[in-house]
Amino acid sequence: TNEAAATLEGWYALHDFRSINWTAWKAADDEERAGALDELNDFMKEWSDVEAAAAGSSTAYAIVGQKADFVMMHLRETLEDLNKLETEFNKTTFAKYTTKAYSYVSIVELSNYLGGKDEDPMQNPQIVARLKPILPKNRYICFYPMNKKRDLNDNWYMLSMEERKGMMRSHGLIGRSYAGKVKQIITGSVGLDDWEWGVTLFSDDALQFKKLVYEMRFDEVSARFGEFGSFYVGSLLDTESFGDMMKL
Ligand code: 76R
Repeated sequence: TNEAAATLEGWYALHDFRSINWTAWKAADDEERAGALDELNDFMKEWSDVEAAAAGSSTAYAIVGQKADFVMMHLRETLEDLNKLETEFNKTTFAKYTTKAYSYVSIVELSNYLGGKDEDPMQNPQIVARLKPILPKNRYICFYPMNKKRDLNDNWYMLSMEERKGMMRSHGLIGRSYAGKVKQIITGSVGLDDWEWGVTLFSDDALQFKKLVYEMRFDEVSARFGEFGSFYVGSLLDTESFGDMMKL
């Protein structure tokens, strides 16, 4: 029997990480820089229209450390929408002053490990809101990709549904103890990108990322089966703080 967990999918996600080419930015003249920032503003202003139309959500964060300088996170109905956005950004004058640092393609995912059996989840407005979430405006973001292990002794995909459910219950309980402190969006990426899931966390207190991720490391599903990629952490950018960041 196929014991794959049933999953519900919502919006497709693109995490688009860029770095700033400060040498080129400094070499540009004032008029060129002002024009580039105007185009960036216009690009970001379209995001609120998309949200108002319930067709997706986007946000931007400055990334701390050398892996990237900022990330634009987009949720949209289709891969084409994401592709269009990426291309639209690449065509802006501002993009000339950036280089590509990393990207991640995935889709908002909820699995049924803890779900009720009888109800039709798509009739539940709370579930629909989690599948198509308006991205929060928290001060901090934390993103990392992860897998569940497929080793001889520790193979998540060979466990029975019952065993996985038991572990996911414990995982969910730890997660719930951070309610109000950390918001998480799990995006599935099997068949879409290099890892199996993307984990995006939002909080007004970056220390809560460390507390939550550390506590989960002791929980069986993470301790035995979790494999993690690079972590990206940063702080919220709106058009104004983006402009401040680019000021010379
Ligand atoms: O969706 C739900 O609220 C039900 C419970 C739940 C599921 C099914 C849940 C709750 N998660 C689920 C699935 Mn999670 N989660 C992670 C990480 O760093 C690590 O060790 C792991 C990265 C964090 C920090 C986190 C947080 N979760 C998943 C899955 C898919 C598993 C599968 O299908 O096999 C992954 C990869 C994953 C990873 N999780 C929660 C949280 C938090 C904070 C919660 C509580 C949510 C809430 O109740 O509001």
